[in-house]
Amino acid sequence: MRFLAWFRSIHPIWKMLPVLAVIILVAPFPILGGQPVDRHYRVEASRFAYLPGVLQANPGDRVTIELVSTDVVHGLEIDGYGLGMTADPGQPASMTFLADRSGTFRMRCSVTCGAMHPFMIGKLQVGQNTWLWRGAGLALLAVVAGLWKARQ
Ligand SMILES: [Cu+2]
Repeated sequence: MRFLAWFRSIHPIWKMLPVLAVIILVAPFPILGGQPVDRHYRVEASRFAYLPGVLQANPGDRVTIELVSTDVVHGLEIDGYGLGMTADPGQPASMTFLADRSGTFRMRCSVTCGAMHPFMIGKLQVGQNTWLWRGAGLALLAVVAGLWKARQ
């Protein structure tokens, strides 16, 4: 009962704070960039790197990756998506998929192409880094709460 009395005594705005914090943390994030689009990436593979090394897409985008090898046979596999292909020099390969999983996924060469082969990696980034924005939202909430308290 004592807790109840205490809870009634605090200003409604303080009861709202935890609710707002939870909303900031779990609210579905609007996809910046709007409608899903078709994205086409031409990735050049050479010992021992991809160019470009980082591919970006929004969730729902249809992504086509064209793999062009400039020296020896290289592969491109995307961990977490279970996709892969290999390209001979002079014979580009390509694959199309739906970017239906958000996050950062490792792309790696699947063909042993030389001494530094294990380091031939890249990144596929699907979606925004929402934790950055959620963190900013929480910080803003804390500032507003601090200002409110200072005014009392
Ligand atoms: Cu390779």
